[in-house]
Amino acid sequence: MPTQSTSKQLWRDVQVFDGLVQLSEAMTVLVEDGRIAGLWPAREFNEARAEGAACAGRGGVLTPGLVDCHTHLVYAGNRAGEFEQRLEGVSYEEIARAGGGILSSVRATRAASEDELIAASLPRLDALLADGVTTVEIKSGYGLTVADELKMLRVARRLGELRPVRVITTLLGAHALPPEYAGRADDYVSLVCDEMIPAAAAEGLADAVDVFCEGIGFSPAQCERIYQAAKAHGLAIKAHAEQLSNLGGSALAARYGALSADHIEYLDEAGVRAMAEAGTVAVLLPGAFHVLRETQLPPIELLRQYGVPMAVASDANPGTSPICMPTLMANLACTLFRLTPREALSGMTAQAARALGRLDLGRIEVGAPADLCLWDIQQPAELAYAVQAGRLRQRVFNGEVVYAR
Ligand code: DI6
Ligand code: FE
Repeated sequence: MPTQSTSKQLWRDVQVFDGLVQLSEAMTVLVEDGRIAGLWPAREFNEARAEGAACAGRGGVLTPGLVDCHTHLVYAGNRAGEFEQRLEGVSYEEIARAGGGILSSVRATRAASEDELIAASLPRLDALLADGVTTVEIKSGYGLTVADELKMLRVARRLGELRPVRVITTLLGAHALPPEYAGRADDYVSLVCDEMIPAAAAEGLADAVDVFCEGIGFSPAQCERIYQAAKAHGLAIKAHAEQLSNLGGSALAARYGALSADHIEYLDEAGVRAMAEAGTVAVLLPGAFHVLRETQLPPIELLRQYGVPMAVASDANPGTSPICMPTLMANLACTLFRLTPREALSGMTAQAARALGRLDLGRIEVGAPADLCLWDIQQPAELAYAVQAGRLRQRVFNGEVVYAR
């Protein structure tokens, strides 16, 4: 892997999408000591500023490194068999209630060692990186014991040491009720609140806590207990909510100051209003919508009206979105949810970073960490328009060109 570590580097004549908008003319971008140090229209650029700088790239489209703000990247096994069952008409919920679905991945993940999970997850991480990701959120949720949830989070952190990428971790102990707690959901919630969250916080293994608020997941009252425990340990809050039905999980999460509510196909206007008031980001997951062949669309127009920021993520997971290609998600966000290409790209950069509480990431602006992608395309919108691997010319992480071709 070619790398370049000159402390001062220039990208010349690039079309810039800054995380929010496409800048109107070709730009020159200066990176110094890992951060964006300057950004000028190319024709106004004063060469004196470039003293000692190496030209790292010329032409093409420069975007912030992509931020995949919702993934379940760490797991063992796969669920291709269930995919076939669903195509024959069995629903996701039926499979879950019969002990398959998430619990089938739980069995495989519990049986796997940390090293086995690393080996299973690295190819998926590499696929994300090859498509421009520089920050990835990784959830636990296939362990469902204290030891197995911590194992997953440790694997997630190790992945971030094995590759040049920022890994943000989320404890999703409340993903499904493990079989040994059948009929005792409140006791399991106590385990999450009294043991998992404190242990993950004490070891610094989790940046946030997530829940699956759903009929086949956990009730709003149970999720609220988990949010109280998360807050008590200083952890941020997220929700899988309104994916299959409307239980008011997004409004609950918003009341607790959640960074994001994710999926939200069944979100109603009251929920949208609550999210707007709390500044909670709507994370759209078109991969799961596509794979489950959903028909209930998230309330995009209401989200726009109320000014709720919209992020887009892969939800990469073995059940509902076995897809590790963020630029395909941009395409699906446009074709299925009718986002504009600009909204989709912002959803995978600036807004995705916001959904992780990282306002410093996902932007090309002076002072920000230089996590960048240089693409062999003419216009940013092409990233959402065409589905095509191999358009990434360079991936820059902390100012270093960590991938180039
Ligand atoms: N909703 C999802 O789409 C993922 N988790 C969740 O709560 C799916 C996880 C899986 O099916 O393995
Ligand atoms: Fe998910």
